[in-house]
Amino acid sequence: MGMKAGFFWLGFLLACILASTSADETLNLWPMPVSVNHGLQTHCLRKNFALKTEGSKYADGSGILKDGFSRLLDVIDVSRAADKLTNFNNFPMLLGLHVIISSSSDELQYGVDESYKLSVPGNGNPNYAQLEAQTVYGALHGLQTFSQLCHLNLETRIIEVRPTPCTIEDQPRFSYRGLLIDTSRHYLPLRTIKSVIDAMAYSKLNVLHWHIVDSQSFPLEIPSFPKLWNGAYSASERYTMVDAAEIVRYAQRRGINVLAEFDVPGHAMSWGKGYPSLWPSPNCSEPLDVSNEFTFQVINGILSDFKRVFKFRFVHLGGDEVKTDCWVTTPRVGRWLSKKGMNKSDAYKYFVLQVQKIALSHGYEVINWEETFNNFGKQLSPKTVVQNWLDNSVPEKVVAAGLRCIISNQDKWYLDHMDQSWRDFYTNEPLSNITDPTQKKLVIGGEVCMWGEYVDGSDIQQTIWPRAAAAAERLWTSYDKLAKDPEQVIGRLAHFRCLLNQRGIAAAPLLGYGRAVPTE
Ligand code: CP6
Repeated sequence: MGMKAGFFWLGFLLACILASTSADETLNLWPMPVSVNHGLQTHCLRKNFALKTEGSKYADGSGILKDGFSRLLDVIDVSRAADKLTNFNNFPMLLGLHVIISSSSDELQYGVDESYKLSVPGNGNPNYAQLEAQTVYGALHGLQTFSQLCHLNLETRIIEVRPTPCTIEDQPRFSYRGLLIDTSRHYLPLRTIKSVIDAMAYSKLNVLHWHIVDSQSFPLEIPSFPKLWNGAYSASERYTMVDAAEIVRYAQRRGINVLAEFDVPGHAMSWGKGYPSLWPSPNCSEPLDVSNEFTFQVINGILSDFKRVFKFRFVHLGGDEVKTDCWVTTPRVGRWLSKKGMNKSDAYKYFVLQVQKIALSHGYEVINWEETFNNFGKQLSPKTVVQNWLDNSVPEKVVAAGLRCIISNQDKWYLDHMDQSWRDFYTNEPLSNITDPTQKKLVIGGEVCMWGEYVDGSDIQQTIWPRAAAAAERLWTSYDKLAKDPEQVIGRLAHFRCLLNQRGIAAAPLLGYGRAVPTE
């Protein structure tokens, strides 16, 4: 047997071994797309790999696609690739990516079409990879998937694309795929928030739930009531409205909506630093004073300022963990209650419904924590989305009542709980216990929560990742494609974790100490 034939048979044997392994092992994509068909070849990418947009209805006046493409070149390390490919590689070469987008609008809103279709051709022509999407935001997801097919080989300095040829059709299972950050318990620098947004884009999460203010601090500028941010930790631990707009824009250009939250009437003590009359009394300072019209004027001012910057359809009004004792024990508030014929629970309902009304009048739909539903049920606005966290039997009740629901159960999806491993995050099924198809549709998605009591800019990323990415696959990938046994995805998730590291995201090892505690 001649040399050539020997190589042929060796190559054939290798191909057989590769082909016989399950497709998932050669496909290190996270989250896994809905459908992938692929061969077992490798392409290479030329250094001046280009973006082509002929035939696209989308004009990219805002540069969202152009910037997304340039970030793609950045994360796949094109600058480190060899200028000229030497001839010891026989890989077919990709000249560029042809992106065709059918919608001319780049409005980012809840429910925007995020689907895409990505294909890398076989050996011959065309030698452009092709990405089709309804919207630029679907195309951005396609760019993320494409980036995960690219590997810089540091020996040859070739950017290898594999496995090829391939055709990927993809779309999210849920429209709402959230991550909560909390800038009240610890201030987070803008650069940290942006870096969290980058990692969200890598894992196809699409809602940054910004729990901006709480009892501990009020870091955001509110032009209508400029003393509110007297409640910030310090003059430098603050966000101007311009900063907030910059975060919203940064996120939007990556296909991510920002859900702004102020949590009322509990969790709001810091408001009274600047406006003490928001407190029932100086020594009984929570919840916000329900009896004072000024309280609702402030909330109205905040919402009108929000409306200029936070363009997401939803605003989050909190409503959780309300301890109403101060309302009863403060004589002035107590007198108001008896004049109105309200007990403390009526007053809690009055507060929540009043604030919902104000938010609706500003054109927002509202999200509230589950206690509001547990207490007031269908008396809430029908536009309410209930965010579950406490009781795992609540989602089925919410959707049975015809309201929408977001799943964030604290026993599986709370990132501040260090004993919850990536397996808990991966296996948490939002639709368990819900069988009726119309009711299933009311679960709009889920959210992992990074409460800020015990993390700050120094360690937030390694606390969030890779566990949030495990949940991201649960929320993105269609149910029948999800692994029933999390052990089947450990290698692929470990690979994604390394990818985050390579891209400068401090994601912790899957078996790290302190976070993502191993169960072995
Ligand atoms: N802050 C606010 C919190 C929590 C909630 N709301 C919280 C409660 C219990 C746990 C974790 C977080 N820190 N505003 C509840 C939604 Cl275990």
